[in-house]
Amino acid sequence: MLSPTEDFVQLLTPEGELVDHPEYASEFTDAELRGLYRDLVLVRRIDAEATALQRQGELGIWASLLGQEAAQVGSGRALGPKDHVFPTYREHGVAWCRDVDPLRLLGLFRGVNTGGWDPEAHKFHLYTIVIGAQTLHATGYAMGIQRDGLVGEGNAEAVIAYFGDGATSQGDVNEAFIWASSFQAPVVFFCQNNQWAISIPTDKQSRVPLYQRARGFGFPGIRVDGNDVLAVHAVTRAALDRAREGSGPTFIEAFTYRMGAHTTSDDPTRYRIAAEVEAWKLKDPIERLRSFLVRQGKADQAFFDEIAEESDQLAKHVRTGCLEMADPEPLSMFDHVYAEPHPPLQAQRDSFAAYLASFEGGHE
Ligand SMILES: Cc1ncc(C[n+]2csc(CCOP(=O)(O)OP(=O)(O)O)c2C)c(N)n1
Repeated sequence: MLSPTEDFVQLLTPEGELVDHPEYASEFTDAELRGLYRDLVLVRRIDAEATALQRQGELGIWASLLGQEAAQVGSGRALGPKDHVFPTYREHGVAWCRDVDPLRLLGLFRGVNTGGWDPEAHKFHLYTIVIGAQTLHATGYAMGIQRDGLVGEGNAEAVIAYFGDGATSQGDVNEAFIWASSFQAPVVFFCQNNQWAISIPTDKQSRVPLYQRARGFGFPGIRVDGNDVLAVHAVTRAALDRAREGSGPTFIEAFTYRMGAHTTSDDPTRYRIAAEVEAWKLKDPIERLRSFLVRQGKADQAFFDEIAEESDQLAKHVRTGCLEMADPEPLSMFDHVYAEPHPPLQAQRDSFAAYLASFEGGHE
């Protein structure tokens, strides 16, 4: 088996030094680099606040992105305004890049809505809990774009599907690869290999590095340092360009690490050792960009203070907004299940309404 860093695109080392790569380069203005730093910090703060809110009983569950900020912000900022995103349930950083208010995400995890945002308005589809299913949705959508003549010169659009290392073991994902390859669909498969599918490590799931699997399906696979926001951006942008020009799918394996628990219902100390987590701390995506900005004199203390202040304000917005969310009417859960009237569902609704009415001061 290859070592993780062999055949691995990296532009910024964990120490914050730029490295040359024959194919990919970091092409950012200083203001853009500071913008990426701001995104990373704010996204981490949203995540920390949501985790705290769950611990205080305000959210039913939360899937933390801690450690995966660069994979999400790097790829999210590489998207064009017309590109469509099909996420799993941990893509809060990509949602941020698509201008989805974090409160919309929290509503879903608080259970006050069943989706939360308009997928069309943000070109960011709803979270998917069924592992890997969205890769098929993304491929179908990409084939639609292709048939609408939106690939190639001019008006081109692309699609990106996010999923984890565990998802690559699912039938749906492998079917999506075959369809995308056969039809040269304009889709990028973005796998965040955070090393664990709940308690199953990646090397138990695949005998070869994940990115090498793509070759068997007939399209390129690339492994990128998923904690290096610059490399992730460069690799994703190239893959999206490739999709838009009609050259078909690309598989990106962003090699990263889930620093926290799988969700707030999980206890990772039961299946992974502390030394592993400590080793990954040294590769922190935010620290390496901060070191780079400081060393190169691209950001001063005033800038970092400003981001810290903005981060506090955002945390307040998230907390206050979450606590103010109104509980939905219990019977509203029967709305929008089917487009047309549906007798068995109506019967369930009636029965639940009668149950609610049986309480003193009942609902109906
Ligand atoms: C079809 C399906 N099977 C099983 C599950 C239960 N499940 C939830 S998360 C998960 C592991 C996913 O791991 P990975 O794809 O690596 O994503 P990560 O959560 O690490 O980002 C599983 C098996 C599910 N949600 N859907």
